[in-house]
Order: sequence, then C-alpha cells, then structure tokens
Amino acid sequence: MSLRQIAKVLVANRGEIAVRILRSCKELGLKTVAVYSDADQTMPHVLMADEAYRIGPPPSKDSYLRMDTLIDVALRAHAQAIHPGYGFLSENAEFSRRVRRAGLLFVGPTPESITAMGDKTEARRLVQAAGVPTVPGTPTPVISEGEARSSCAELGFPVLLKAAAGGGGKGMRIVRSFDDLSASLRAAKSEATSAFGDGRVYIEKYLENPRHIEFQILADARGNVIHLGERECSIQRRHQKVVEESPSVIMTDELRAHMGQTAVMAAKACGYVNAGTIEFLLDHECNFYFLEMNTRLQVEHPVTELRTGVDLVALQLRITDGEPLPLRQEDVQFRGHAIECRICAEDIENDFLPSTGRIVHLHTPQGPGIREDRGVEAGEEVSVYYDPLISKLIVWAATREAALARMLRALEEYEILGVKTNIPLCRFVVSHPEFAAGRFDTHFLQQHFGVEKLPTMTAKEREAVALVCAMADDTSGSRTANPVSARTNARQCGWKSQRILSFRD
Ligand code: MV4
Repeated sequence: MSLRQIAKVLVANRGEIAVRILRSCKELGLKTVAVYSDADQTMPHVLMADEAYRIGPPPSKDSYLRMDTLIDVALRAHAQAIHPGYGFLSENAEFSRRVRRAGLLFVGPTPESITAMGDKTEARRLVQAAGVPTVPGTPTPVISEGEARSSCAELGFPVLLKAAAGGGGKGMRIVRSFDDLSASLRAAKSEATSAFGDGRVYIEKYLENPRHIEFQILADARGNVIHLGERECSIQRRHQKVVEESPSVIMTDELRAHMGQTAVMAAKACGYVNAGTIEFLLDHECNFYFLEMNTRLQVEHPVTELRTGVDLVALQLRITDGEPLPLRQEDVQFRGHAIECRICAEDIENDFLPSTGRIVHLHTPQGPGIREDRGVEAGEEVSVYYDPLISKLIVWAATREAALARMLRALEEYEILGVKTNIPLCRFVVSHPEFAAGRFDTHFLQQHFGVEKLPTMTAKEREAVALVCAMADDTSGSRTANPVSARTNARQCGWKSQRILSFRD
C-alpha cells in the first residue's frame, strides 16, 4: 500500500478539492498537512488533516497563493510532496519549480510542461508537430494590424481572437468582418494585458456551434500514457461549466479510440507526466480539434472516476512517487453513465452574482449511485474571498436515462439555507427535453435559459421560505442555526424544498 518516497503530503488548497485529495492520501496510508487562511480555520479540510497550519489572512494572494509560505510549511512539517489541487498555484510553473528546488515533490507535471502548455500558441505548435489536428489559425501571436488582416483574409470570417497566455475562454473576442477587426484587436490586447500581464493575441477560425469535449489522460515518468475517456463539457455559462457527463451522447467506441489516441499523442508531445486533460472542439461532422491542455487535476474529474473506477488522485500520488501506471490502455473499462452538477452559491436571478453568507442548514443527497464532494459544512460562511463552489453532485447509473432521473432525484433532495444556489439552473438543464435528447452544444444555456424559465414560487411557498429564513437568521452568536427545528418548521409549512430552498426573499 505505502509509497516509497512519500509519507506525508501537504495539500496546498481548500474546500472540496482539498478534502478530496486528503481522502486519497489517507487511503494510501499517507500523513496529511492542511493549510488555511483566517477565513478557513474551522473548515472540513483543516479538521480532516493530521496537521494544519495557518498561512495568512483571507485574500488568496496573502495565503493560498504564497509560494514561499507553502514551501516553508511543507519543509517544517517534514512533508515530502505538495499537491496543488486545481486553481490557485496548480498551473504555476514557477511554483512547480520552486517546490522541486526545495527538495520536495510536486504532484503534477514538470515546470517545462506547464510553461509549454500555458502558452497557447506554443501548445498548438507542439501538438501540431506530433500530428494532432488544431483549429486553423496563426502559428504565432499577431504583431501588427496588417498581419491580422492578412491572417483573417486567409482564414475567412468569423475568427476568434485569443490571448496567447489565456485559456478557459478569458479575453476571447469573435470578429465577423474587417470592419470590427481593428477595435476588437485593441480590446483583446488590452484585456489580455490586464488579465494575464501578457498582451499577445493570436487568431483562430471561429467554429460556430461546437461541442466541448475533453479527454482525461494519465502519464507516468517512464513514458507510458493512457486516456480514461471523455467528458462532455458543453453545458457552460460564461465559460463556467455547470453540468458535465461521460460518455458524451455523440461518442462512438471508434471516435473515442481515435480522439483518445490523439489526446495521448498531445500529452506525449510535451513529455507530460501525471494527470492532465486535453480539450477538443467537435463540429457537426464529428471533426475534432485540439483546443488546449489543462495541466492539473480538474474540477470534473469525478465523472471519469465513476465511469472507470480509477482513483485519479491516488494515481497522481503513485506517479509522483515514481511508480509505473498500474493499468494499460486495454485494461481501462468504461461502465455506465456519470453526470456531475456543480452546486454554486450564486444568485441566478441576479446575474449569477456570488451569494455569500452563513450556511444555516444543509442536507445533501444520499442513496444509490450518489457521490457528493464537498468541503464545507452547515455553520460555515461562504465568503467573497474564494470560488463559490459549495459541492459537486455526481451520479452514476447504468444508462444516461437512469443517470438523468437519478440526478433530478438528487437535486430534489438537496436542501440548503443561508445562501442562494444554482440548483434551479441544474434542474433546468437536467430536465430539459433537448438536453435529454442529446441535442445541445456550447450555446445551450445561452439559447434556452432565462430566469423566466425557472418555476416561480406560489404565495404559500414564499411564506414558508420567509418563515424558515427568519428563523434561520435568528441565531445570533451561535455557530449553526438549529437545523432540527428548521427542518421541522419547513416540513410543517408544506415546504417544497426542491423548488424553493435555494431562493431567499
Ligand atoms: C473556440 C471556440 C470556437 N472556435 N475556438 C472556450 C474555452 C476556451 N478553452 C476556448 N473556447 C472556445 N474556443 C474556436 N476556434 C469556442 C470556444 C467556446 C466558446 C466560445 C464562445 C462562447 C462560449 C464557448 C463555450 C465553449 C467553448
């Protein structure tokens, strides 16, 4: 069971992903070290670890982004490895380098891989050279407007301006004619400069209605690379994924094998080691194009874990310890259907602004085929300082139809009071006939969703919510509201939890 080099791991993250990583560490018999900001002293990841260290005040830049502090803590605690999770320093080449220079293991790829894949034009060049299809576009960032014009003439409109240092959709601009090019180019450059401190912009042909499909890959330090199939990630809003699933409805065994092999080629092109994700765009004819590589564990990794039975975090740790992959491509088995909903503290009726406050009541779904990855408990504060993700609700069932029914059932079981959530949006997607029929692309939410589509509350329901909320608010000084009386009270009001729990007048 135990590893050779690693006996203790510092988890340089918070919330659900810190908890997720701690769980695999424990199962591998590893000692664990948590870190926390002043906002997180009583959070589950802190209570769960063998040791926990304060790393600073709430703002991320003063705590979870402090490379020096994190490395100091790891050395002081005699950890051998640092797992960065996702977000924060997970795709920071400098951090990966500094961790290694301190004599520690970084649970992730080399700084060289992170740097290569972090520069989107460099990534395109690398994978193209390995024979991976990319969207037609400029090989390097465009310097002058004249150069941009001739590139557009060659590619044909519409085109998409992208930040070379970007990714995840930040700072992209669609251009549909020469008239718009000049202003869009200036805007894209200035956005890229303020977002990434790097104003370089390149041009790609814009694909109008693609699906967004990504492949999970695993690579060991001996050159073995396998893929663990796809995740369909088209259901997103402003580049934030909301629902992910595997398999994708459009996937065939043949296409999966082809795209999977291509993903493996892309990973090999940068000498990749550890877990990574290759993003593709897929057009209506099932042509696929490399988009970018994410050089970290992803939020939606549980979808792949449920479908393949592989513990991705455990394998990340084993790979970091120098072990070869324990399975070959032909050993990877795909079973059934997995769907994930990201449950976020957001006010969907108010332009999806983060909804902050104390979670005064929390009862999350249970039963067959349910997994819920969460890093917060009732009584904790959802603050302005961090991502509003409260938990990930993931279901598994033998078929997509059964998984959809199971997800809808789970969403109906989900009870939360104190912050508003996007649960109604998740229910909208999962119960939408076009989604159920598999007829969707990256524009699904833009096309179909509006707040007016959500069920409105009856007067009686409003009254019930007001009552429960008033009661929940009346907890001055105590860490948690009285959840028992909140529930009882709610039931007595004939409270339809699934309809209204995440609304608060
Ligand atoms: C594209 C594209 C269409 N054509 N590139 C979004 C995330 C980032 N990784 C790249 N993304 C896209 N790149 C080309 N050449 C479509 C997307 C895209 C998207 C674009 C606009 C609005 C919503 C979108 C959702 C997913 C993907």
